[in-house]
Amino acid sequence: MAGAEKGGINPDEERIVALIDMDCFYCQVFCRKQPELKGKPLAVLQYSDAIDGGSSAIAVSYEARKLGIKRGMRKKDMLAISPDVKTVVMPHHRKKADLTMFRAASCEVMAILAKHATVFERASIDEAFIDITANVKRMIGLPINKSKLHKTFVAGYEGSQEDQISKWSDHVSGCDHHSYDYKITLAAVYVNMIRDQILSETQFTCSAGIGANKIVAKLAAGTHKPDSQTMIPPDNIPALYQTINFTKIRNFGGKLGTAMQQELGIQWASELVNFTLSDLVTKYGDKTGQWIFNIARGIDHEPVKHRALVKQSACSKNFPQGIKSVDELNKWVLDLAEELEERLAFELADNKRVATQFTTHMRLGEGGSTSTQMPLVKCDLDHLVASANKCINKKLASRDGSYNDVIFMLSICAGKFVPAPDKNSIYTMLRDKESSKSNNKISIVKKDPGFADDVSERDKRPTLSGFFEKLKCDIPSSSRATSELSEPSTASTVYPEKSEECVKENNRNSWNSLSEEDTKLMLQPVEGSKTRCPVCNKPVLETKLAEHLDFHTALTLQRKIESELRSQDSTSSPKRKVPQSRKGSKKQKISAVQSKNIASFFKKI
Ligand code: DCP
Repeated sequence: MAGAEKGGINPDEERIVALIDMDCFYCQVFCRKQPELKGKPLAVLQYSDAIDGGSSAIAVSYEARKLGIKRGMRKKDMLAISPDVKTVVMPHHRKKADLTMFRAASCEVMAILAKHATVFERASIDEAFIDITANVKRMIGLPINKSKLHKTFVAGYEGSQEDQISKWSDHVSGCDHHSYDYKITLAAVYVNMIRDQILSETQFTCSAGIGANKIVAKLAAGTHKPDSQTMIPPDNIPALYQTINFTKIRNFGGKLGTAMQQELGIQWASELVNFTLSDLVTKYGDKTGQWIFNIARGIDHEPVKHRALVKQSACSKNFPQGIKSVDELNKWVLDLAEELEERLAFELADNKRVATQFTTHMRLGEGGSTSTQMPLVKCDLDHLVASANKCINKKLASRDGSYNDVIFMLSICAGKFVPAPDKNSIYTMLRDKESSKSNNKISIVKKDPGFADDVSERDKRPTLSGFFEKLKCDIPSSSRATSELSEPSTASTVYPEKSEECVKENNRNSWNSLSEEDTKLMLQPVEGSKTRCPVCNKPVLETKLAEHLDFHTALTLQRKIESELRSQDSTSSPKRKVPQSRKGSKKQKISAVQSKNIASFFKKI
């Protein structure tokens, strides 16, 4: 154990993190819709039998798992194991799995989590990290009742759940309220309360891991499923590691894990501690070596970042046989773009944000996996199609216009969301002006006999673009009419700590009852997360990005106006005689430039 950070606890930066992971999520969503499926062995199939000649399971209920049914099994193989297995098929739209129902269910859960954690990071459709350090701090002094630790396990302990909690409670009753073990127990009570609330409000069960950081919380969460939670006291990390294959640790699953398996010859997480820092740095470089060294000791500094919404919206399609023609490619580009446009319309309507970056990922026959990124000017269908085409052509089109590879997977993705700029913002106006210039210029993926070179026909079809145009966002507009251009502040809001009244001092170290009221601790606003400005690359609060972009636009405009005035000034022929009264002094000229600066521009608007 590294002295100052024994068991993953940095004394200066003590944290309590939980990972909440929904149990067999898609199965639960189906069961809520069709209650007759509840409690049955169930598998969610990707396709109906009619499509793609039989299908495999993408989610399997715990009742089915007990029978030996696993994700990835084909329907006929599952039925061979047990004819009682029920199957349901994913809903489809445009010949692709339609995740709408699951995304909506996920939002219900995430909304509950966001209410109860100081910092909340959505990690996937059914997983989120929460940093509950501040919530637990406010609970210090509260008594803990064993009954509030139902369905709670202690990593590193053996025996039944009741035995584990009994042994743990004996230990914690001797700990003072500054000890991490006492605090992690409060955290377990708190997370149990959140899980109960998720169940009562959504009917979904979930599991959780509670520990000092994201790595150990995630590992603990997987140890007791479903409908259970596991806390990992720092001193028990070595015991947990003895039971965990090291490739289960986040980031060790891919190429790095494979390389480590070969080079270090290890299997269990507990074996990582056998390598010195210099061994690891020599093999994997400074950064990765140090990171592995820390992980071996349960140390992970990565913060839970505030991210309540998805980072990006992606639509993808696999083509097991490869895309065979330009027609087929054009059709799929259009279909994926339509789906993405719908999703982005919801992002604008529900979350008042727009994507500013577009990425295309492809899996090719010879070229392997490749991705291309570009700024996204507007989130409407035409711009999405045009952006996809640009990316695809950049990677695939050879000089003679033919394609030099086969596409086996195509994914288009919009990300780098920023708050939707105010309708009247200068940024929006210029962006719209720019985008109207590019309208009607969108070419299909590749010229092909029988294909028009533009989207004029498609333009006639109703799209969601009108929705984007009409939708009014009530994001407050930034104050712009300022004659002295100063960059908007990027400082984050500081929220006051909760009052000490919330901390109950009585019954220290006792295992008396903890009321629901006690556990329903105060919610508090979360600090905003930052992003990088695409213009100056400075870190900016996401909520301030629109305002910050306005600042850049305003600066550019001001420079343009000044330069126009200067050139007017210089082109006014020096030979021409200008009446003295109209020439003006240098001071007057400067003030003329100033008077036509961005402030007066905004005033006109
Ligand atoms: N999913 C999918 N394709 C995959 C893996 C998962 O479509 N290859 C979907 C179905 C799952 C959901 O994502 O229900 C969440 O995935 P998880 O890996 O979290 O698995 P489950 O929630 O199904 O089960 P568990 O209880 O083991 O977490």
